[in-house]
Amino acid sequence: MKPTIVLVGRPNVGKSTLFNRLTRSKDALVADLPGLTRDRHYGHGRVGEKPYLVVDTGGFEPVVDSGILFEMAKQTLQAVDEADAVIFLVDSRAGVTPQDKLIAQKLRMSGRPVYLAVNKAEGANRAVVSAEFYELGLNLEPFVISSAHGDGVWDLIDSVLSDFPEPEEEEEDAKHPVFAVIGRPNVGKSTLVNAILGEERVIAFDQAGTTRDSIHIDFERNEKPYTIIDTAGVRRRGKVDEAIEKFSVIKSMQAVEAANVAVLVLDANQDIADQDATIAGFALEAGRALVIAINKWDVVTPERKEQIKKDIARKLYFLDFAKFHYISALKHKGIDDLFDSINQAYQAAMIKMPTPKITRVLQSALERQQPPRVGPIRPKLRYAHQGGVNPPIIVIHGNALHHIKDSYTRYLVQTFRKAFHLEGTPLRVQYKSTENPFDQEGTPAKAPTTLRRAKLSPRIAKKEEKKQLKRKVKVSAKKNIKP
Ligand SMILES: Nc1nc2c(ncn2[C@@H]2O[C@H](COP(=O)(O)OP(=O)(O)OP(=O)(O)O)[C@@H](O)[C@H]2O)c(=O)[nH]1
Ligand SMILES: [Mg+2]
Repeated sequence: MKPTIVLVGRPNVGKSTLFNRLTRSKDALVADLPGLTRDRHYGHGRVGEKPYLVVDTGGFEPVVDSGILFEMAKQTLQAVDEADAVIFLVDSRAGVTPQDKLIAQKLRMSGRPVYLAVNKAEGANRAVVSAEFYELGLNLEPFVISSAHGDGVWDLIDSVLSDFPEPEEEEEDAKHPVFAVIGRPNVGKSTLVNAILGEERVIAFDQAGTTRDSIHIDFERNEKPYTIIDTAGVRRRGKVDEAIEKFSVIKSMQAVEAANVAVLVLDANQDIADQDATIAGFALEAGRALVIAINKWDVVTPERKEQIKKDIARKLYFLDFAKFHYISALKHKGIDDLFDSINQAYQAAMIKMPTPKITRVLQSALERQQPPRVGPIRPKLRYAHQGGVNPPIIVIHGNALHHIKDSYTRYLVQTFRKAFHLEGTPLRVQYKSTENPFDQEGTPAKAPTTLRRAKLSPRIAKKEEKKQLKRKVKVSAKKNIKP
């Protein structure tokens, strides 16, 4: 499971700057879809083989930013509670403030693993800037960093991640569909889970599921095993009690990460909310297969039906790969069809595509339409193979591929999707350029400094970082670390 790292600190200490750095990954694959507003508080990152989730709590709620009344916002406390690790940012230039002390106190009480990061410390002496923060009584060795320049950031994230195991490959046989039921409170998630399980044989309840507060249930349907992750988390057999459910984006994120397929439940009586789009966008970014269930269809008027369909077309248009089902969990209507789509989405997400066929599809796509030239350069796509599942990834090799426009990538995605009948799952196309000495603009040959360094062992990385720091004092700061 991916660890969730939550960034906390008083306003203006640099949380968002750090967040951007931690989520700006070299292989950010999701082309920005026009109109898909991403919630820039929740993001993915990766160092080497280790992926993680990051949450920026800045601006979660308006805060009283001065005086003794200052308290950490409720949402922030909830995020801390749901975190696997917390990075507490303070400002080296401002020194220890009363707010820092209050936050430190809350964090001590939370019992979560905390990392103290002394920010805005570019070019400063580590020992000197960190000294006064021992006063916070966290009993921690502070990490001295500069979010803006990148100094010390990878050392910090390396330490945070070293407490979590490398992601393990599941055994081929052990694989069966795991799907997460997500959505806002009271849309009917637990009713749906009950409807699905109602007729099926429940093998085990796993109360202590890996996802905090979510319940993992193994069951069989048509003699095939499944695991369902119920994020409502307050389910008792035969009893539906969603009233006390509280919504948590983090919980939803963690469930989506742990699943192969996300089932997003919407209430037909309510308009699509920002939170719905946020979770849907998150599932897309995570590359998860997705099925949408519009629930409570039994109690909506014909006018409302038209209205909600329009609302969906407008606000969730970026889910064009997903199937939409209009269901009644309470009346057990549409459950079978929904289940068919879950299965289909799972199959599509786990598909194995033979290399010759991928290459053939690529060739015919190229025959129909070449990527447009950029000045004198025409990107050359040579061959392709599959680079992963859930989501399926197609890796294309060639020259000058970084000149390919998003619109052409979308054309390729559509072509592959059609050729392999992929419904219900995002599909990704990745490019691997071979360097061409005649390509004047050239492929960016070197990975940016930070990313290269992130793959070194912590000890070597530290040395490397010191060198870098020395160099940087002399050279202009701007040149550094720009993944
Ligand atoms: N010199 C320097 N400035 C920084 C650094 N990190 C952030 N800043 C600056 O500090 C200011 C605040 O940074 P943000 O990242 O917006 O701070 P924040 O904690 O997200 O603020 P809120 O969301 O309002 O709580 C910006 O002007 C940043 O450019 C750093 O490492 N060094
Ligand atoms: Mg911020």
